[in-house]
Amino acid sequence: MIVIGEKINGTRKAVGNAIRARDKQLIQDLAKHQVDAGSDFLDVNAGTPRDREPDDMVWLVETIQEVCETPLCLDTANPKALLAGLKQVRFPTMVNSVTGEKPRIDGILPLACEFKTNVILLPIDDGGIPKTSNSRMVIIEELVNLAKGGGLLEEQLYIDPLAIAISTGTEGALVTFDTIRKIREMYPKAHVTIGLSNISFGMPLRSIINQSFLSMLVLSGLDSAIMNPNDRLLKGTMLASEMLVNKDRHCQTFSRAYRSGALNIHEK
Ligand code: THG
Repeated sequence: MIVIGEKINGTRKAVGNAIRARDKQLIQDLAKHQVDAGSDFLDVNAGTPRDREPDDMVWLVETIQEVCETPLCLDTANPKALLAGLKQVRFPTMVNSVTGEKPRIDGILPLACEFKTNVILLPIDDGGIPKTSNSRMVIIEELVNLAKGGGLLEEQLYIDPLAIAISTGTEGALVTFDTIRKIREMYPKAHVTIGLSNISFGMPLRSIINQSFLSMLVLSGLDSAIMNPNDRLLKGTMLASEMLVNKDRHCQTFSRAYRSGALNIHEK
């Protein structure tokens, strides 16, 4: 599983405050903590007003790169903030994200192609998020064709089927599983990622919901997630799920993680 640590997100209260106060320590601690827990990428979402976002993105990228060499996943809809961030990154990057909306196709996708980054593709268009997997696939096909036309390889594409809070409609997760199966069939070399914790917004016992969702997503073909890497139960579920779908030869990764103490839920 390609883990994208979710925590450096300005819409989370403590992080938003740290960005405004230029509190390096809090951001660097979050970065290190997520890297120690095995993150392959760190999501960087300033979540600030449009005019401040480029400066905030640059400050976040510089602050994080002072303490770790982990690739970053620049999470913004603002081309100015994205370009400012891309100019600072020293390691391979992911752009999060391109949707079927014209400003993102015109403003975000060309930057991903120019900097030859990995890129997340989201099935959203001017009508919002389509309700069915077939209508999500129509947008995904358009975006994959545009990205390939811009010179990106299928391996650089991270397709996100979209996870919507289960509290807003209990039919939503089934559409997500269905979309993943269709992505896997059409684009075997692409990655499939998701904003995992979205599913449990507004619900109690979020970790249990995130865990159940993750195991079903892995069975459907998910191979990456924007998630909380510091939740040990979630990490155990992730490794167990991959083992159960024959993605962990000789149960080696699960056993090693257990022996290293990384799954020990009684320690912090
Ligand atoms: N797709 C893509 N990018 C995305 C999203 C997506 N970026 C933003 C968001 N959705 C994913 N990031 C988060 C970050 C934090 C939380 C949810 C989504 C969140 N965190 C809880 C908290 O901060 O308290 C903890 C969650 C937990 O219980 O572990 O809610 O969909 N491409």
